[in-house]
Amino acid sequence: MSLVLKNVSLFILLIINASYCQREKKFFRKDYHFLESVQNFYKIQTIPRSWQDAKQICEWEGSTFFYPEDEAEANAVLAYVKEAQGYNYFWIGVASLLAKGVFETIDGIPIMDVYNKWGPGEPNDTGGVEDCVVLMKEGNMNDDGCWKKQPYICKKTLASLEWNAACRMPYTDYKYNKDLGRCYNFHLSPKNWTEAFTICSSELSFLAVIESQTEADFLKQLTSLAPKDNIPGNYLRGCVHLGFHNRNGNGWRTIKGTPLENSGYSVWGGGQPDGGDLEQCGTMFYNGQLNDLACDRRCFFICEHDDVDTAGFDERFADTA
Ligand SMILES: [Ca+2]
Ligand SMILES: [Ca+2]
Ligand SMILES: [Ca+2]
Repeated sequence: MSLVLKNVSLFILLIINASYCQREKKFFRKDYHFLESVQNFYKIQTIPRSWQDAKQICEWEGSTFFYPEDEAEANAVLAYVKEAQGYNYFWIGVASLLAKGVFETIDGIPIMDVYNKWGPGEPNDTGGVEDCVVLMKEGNMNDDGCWKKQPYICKKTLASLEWNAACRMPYTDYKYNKDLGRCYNFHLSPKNWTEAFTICSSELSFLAVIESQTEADFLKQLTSLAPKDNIPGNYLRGCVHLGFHNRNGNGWRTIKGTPLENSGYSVWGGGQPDGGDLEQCGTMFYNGQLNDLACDRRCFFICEHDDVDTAGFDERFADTA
């Protein structure tokens, strides 16, 4: 077996092993609560969102938009919500977006096959605009307008939990860099700058901030190795969103608040920044040099994670060298 293949297989084995151990520990993220009776993690999302945004945020956190599979799960989650927040109702991952009145779960299961206790007279499709479903504290469901902002819950099953031991996080796409002592994820799904920022936060990380020439060289290398050449779609090729901006119009700063010129790396591409008020978000050309870009342009992006467990790391990887 080639060294590369051997390294890859060993990496996969480490993930499988670490994931198994992590399931024993029953820990996903600090903001997710494990409910013993149903053996899943739940997070009550307290910032109200539209139904679609709620679904998206759960996905970005590596979980799914909660709906009760059965009465036991409905009761367990309702009891937890009552104790923790006392909401009268919240969105669940059930809607009739494909065909009016045909309710199904986010993963396409007909409502008849999961928990489906409607409130009296519901679903009533008031005004012909109620296609998304809330769960009331008494355990009844009601159809409501999808655009309304409500609290919601994300769910992670214990069986789906994976663990990245080197990066001390549940996201296995992050790669540890020994020289920098931190982890990075090159995202191959192009987003605008603000979405990229949000996605990195959703992964307990931040839009990468270059703080040395070494880090710049590494991000350039990470970019050149990323299998990005055949990704279809309407986005700007040649740029990668990073964690710096001039959104207030009073100078380029990293998302940590440091002026760019004091950040440890501020090598602009030729003629950049050149966009003035029209280009207030920070990106990197594939060659590692910086570029200002309109915040709504979609690009690849890199997230950085710096809560890294290095103890015993060398040992575990010693035999792959
Ligand atoms: Ca209704
Ligand atoms: Ca950094
Ligand atoms: Ca520019």
